Amino acid sequence: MQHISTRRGLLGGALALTIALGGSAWAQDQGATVKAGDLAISQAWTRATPGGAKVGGGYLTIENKGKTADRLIGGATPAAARFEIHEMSLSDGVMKMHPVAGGLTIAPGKTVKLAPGGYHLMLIDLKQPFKQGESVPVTLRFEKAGEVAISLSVQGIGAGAPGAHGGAMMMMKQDAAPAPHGGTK
Ligand SMILES: [Cu+2]
Repeated sequence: MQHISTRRGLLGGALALTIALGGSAWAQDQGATVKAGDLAISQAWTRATPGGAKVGGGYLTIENKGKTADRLIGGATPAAARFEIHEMSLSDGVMKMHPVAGGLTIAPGKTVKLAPGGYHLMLIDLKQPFKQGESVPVTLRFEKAGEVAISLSVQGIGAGAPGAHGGAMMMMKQDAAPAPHGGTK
């Protein structure tokens, strides 16, 4: 009898944990899509930064509905001194990030996702920490679509990408990524 109730307690705890992780913070205003010419930009977000962090990542989805390629060539934000577009790549078994040479091409009819572990915006020398629930204004500069104002919705420090279901999967992804911006501790 006592044995059974203990097991139940454990199961209940595991279930609650799964829901907490899997549900994450994505109930917020993630639906906003910004249109600029043939481009549609959605799911723009960043992570809250711990107090002393000097850099933050920016993540978003860019869809090109047009017939010609465009390119993300730069941007700016009042929240940081510098703005770069980065990619991650494996060199000597270690994931490293570096600026994307020549900008990030968005081919016609394609969707490019900037996400943890891959392409991302790199905001360097933050003026103040990013706090969950706030939003960070960013101006993206495209070769053809020109300047596009968006805002990054600040998620929790450990937040995974939107649509990444299941706590275990999210945690595995984060272990595999080399704490990209010092923001995971
Ligand atoms: Cu980076």
